[in-house]
Amino acid sequence: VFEPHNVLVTGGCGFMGSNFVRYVAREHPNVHVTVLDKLTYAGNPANIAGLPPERVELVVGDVCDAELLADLVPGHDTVVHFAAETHNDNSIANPAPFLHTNVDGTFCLLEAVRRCGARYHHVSTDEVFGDLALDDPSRFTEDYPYRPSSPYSSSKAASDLLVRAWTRTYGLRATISNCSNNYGPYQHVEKFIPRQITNIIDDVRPKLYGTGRNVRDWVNVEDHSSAVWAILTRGQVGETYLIGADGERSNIDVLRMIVEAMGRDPDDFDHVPDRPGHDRRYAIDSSKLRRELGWRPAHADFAEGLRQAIDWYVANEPWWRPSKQAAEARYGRQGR
Ligand code: NAD
Ligand code: TDX
Repeated sequence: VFEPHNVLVTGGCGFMGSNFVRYVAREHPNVHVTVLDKLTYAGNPANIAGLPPERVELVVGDVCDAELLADLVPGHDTVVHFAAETHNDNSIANPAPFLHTNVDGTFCLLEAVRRCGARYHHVSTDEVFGDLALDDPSRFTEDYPYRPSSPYSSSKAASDLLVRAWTRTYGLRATISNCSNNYGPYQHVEKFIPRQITNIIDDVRPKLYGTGRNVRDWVNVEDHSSAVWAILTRGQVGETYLIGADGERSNIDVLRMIVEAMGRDPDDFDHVPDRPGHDRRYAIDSSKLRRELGWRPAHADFAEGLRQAIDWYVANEPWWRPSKQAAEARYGRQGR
């Protein structure tokens, strides 16, 4: 069992990184967390506001800044790397920041970690495996081949491969996790579930890409945080673990659940042009994580989690309102 004391969390002001920071502050009060975040359009310091300042500190900076990393990383025994450009649609419109942050940023971080020997955990996605056919009964496992489809997922695949190479060649003490779609509070309004909830609040019809038959495997972000902690403290260095909660659902089913839970007619949404290269289906087999580390999702009831997410967006309009117009303007330029 590895006991982290001083943890550097990159991207800790984003959706999943901030959930992890709040999780650690709540569950492991003996641990100090430094958040390194560039505060891009997706990062918001409000996501970690109110945590004890003696235990959670924010450093505003870029994971591509090698000089900053050379200063900052050595004070930490652990680095958990969440920072990334994360939205597929943005990566299709403009891939450059994805290559910069996801590939070059991971490279810079690995170099800094290699020099000081900290334990490293790499947060990644199931999208590195590409997609499954809708009628294919198989699910992704740790040894599934990499076959990413989008600029986003190929940049994440590249970053995973760097971690593997640094582990083998330099003996970096690293683990990797690949997780399916997360949902929950503090998720940016550009993502599917928050976009539709906030559209309905604004009396705008939700937007479904293509037929809506594409399948995503939903995980509550709280369960992602507990899984990352389990892998970090009890996982085997050099190993990859897939995180998932058996939450496969088609987009049209999820959208109908949202629309109905918000008291609208189940067909009250628009079909919009499909995303280019749109992955059909993701499905995670998380039995390695469950078997080896005894991890279980505590929030696997998707309908209940979705209701809580809806309530959160209804109650926290001041949090999302400032980003809504710009996100919809980006969609407008892409015809979606
Ligand atoms: P997010 O977009 O909500 O947050 C990303 C954070 O990273 C923001 O706070 C942003 O300011 C910060 N950031 C961006 N570029 C940076 C840079 N150059 N230097 C420092 N900070 C920078 O992302 P998220 O949805 O919370 O995803 C977090 C991680 O989890 C990513 O690595 C993503 O690939 C992975 N992931 C996400 C999902 C999902 O469903 N959202 C699923 C699996 C894996
Ligand atoms: O308005 C929409 N309508 C719609 O039908 C949006 C925004 C999305 N969609 C569809 C596209 C996808 O099939 O919903 C599904 C989910 O879309 P996103 O929220 O954009 O997620 P996805 O592309 O699946 O990627 C997410 O999961 C894996 C995260 O954004 C990634 O960071 C993560 O790696």
